[in-house]
Amino acid sequence: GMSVVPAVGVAAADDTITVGFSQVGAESDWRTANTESMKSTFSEENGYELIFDDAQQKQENQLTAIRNFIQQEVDYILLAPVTETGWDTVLQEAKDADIPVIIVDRMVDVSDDSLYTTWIGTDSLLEGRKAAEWLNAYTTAKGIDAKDVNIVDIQGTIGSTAQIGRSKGLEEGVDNYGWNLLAQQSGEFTQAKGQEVMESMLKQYDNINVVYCENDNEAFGAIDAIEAAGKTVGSDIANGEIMVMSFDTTNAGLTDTLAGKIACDVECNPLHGPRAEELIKALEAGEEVEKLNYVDEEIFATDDTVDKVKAVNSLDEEGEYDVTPITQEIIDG
Ligand code: GYE
Repeated sequence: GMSVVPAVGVAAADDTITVGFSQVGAESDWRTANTESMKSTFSEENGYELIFDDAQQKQENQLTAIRNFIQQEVDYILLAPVTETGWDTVLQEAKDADIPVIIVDRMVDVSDDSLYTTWIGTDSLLEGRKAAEWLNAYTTAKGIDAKDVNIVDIQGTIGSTAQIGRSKGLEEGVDNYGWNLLAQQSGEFTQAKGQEVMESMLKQYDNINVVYCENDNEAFGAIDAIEAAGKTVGSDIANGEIMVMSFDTTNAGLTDTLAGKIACDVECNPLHGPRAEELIKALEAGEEVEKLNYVDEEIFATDDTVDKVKAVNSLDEEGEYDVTPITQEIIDG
């Protein structure tokens, strides 16, 4: 009769894991560091084939990229989503194709959590709350009345997790402490838009003393606009300085923090490559992974309430950033 040949499984040509990564864009220093981390982790020498797509901050480009990844039958899809909503359909398509999706950085808001496998990123609401708590601690220590604190908020990309959380953290602080929130407008997480928004806000309001920038690149733009208007950035708001607050702790951001131009910079760690790889390795081994994986973060400030050398040292100990020459000078004393 017929002999039955057992299906022994065709040995793969190699063990290469194919990963499609849909990246938001290249809007900020943070994003560039994130892209580098992903590219260096999912490299050929580490056993991966990476298909990288830069969506230029447009969701429609991300949808196209994901559909291409599905067509190319990648092993994993990595998605850094521009905004939280609008992913249900395409993630269902990935699920139907049995391709695990790992969400990186910002979150997705989907009706069914099984549409993605796992998420790795930072807690943007906690970041916003830390910033607000720091502002309260600082102004209280300086004896500045809450009703004299006049804030403008240069928001991130509207609808992104980083914007939603950071704006909310500030709004809660306004509710809790009674500061004046003069205006909120998006700077799209870019330096150019941050500068443009700050210029128009300075024309509209003559009493701004705190600028809450939702990332470092917006802060760089805001600082340029403030200085071009002949005003001084710094934490001495009782004496006419305009305080700049920020998020990301990029090298340039920390340099400005150490120089006193950014009063407070809340860490947001971009180095998700190794973390995403750890999740893929666990999945490859058939292990269960947590649905939500938060990265711990710190806050950095250079005023007389925080020891900057200590802050810089703890940054250095983690070894997660290249220190700038200025930072190194301070570490070395
Ligand atoms: O803060 C900003 C970037 O989503 C946390 O996106 C990220 C943010 C980051 O453009 O610089």
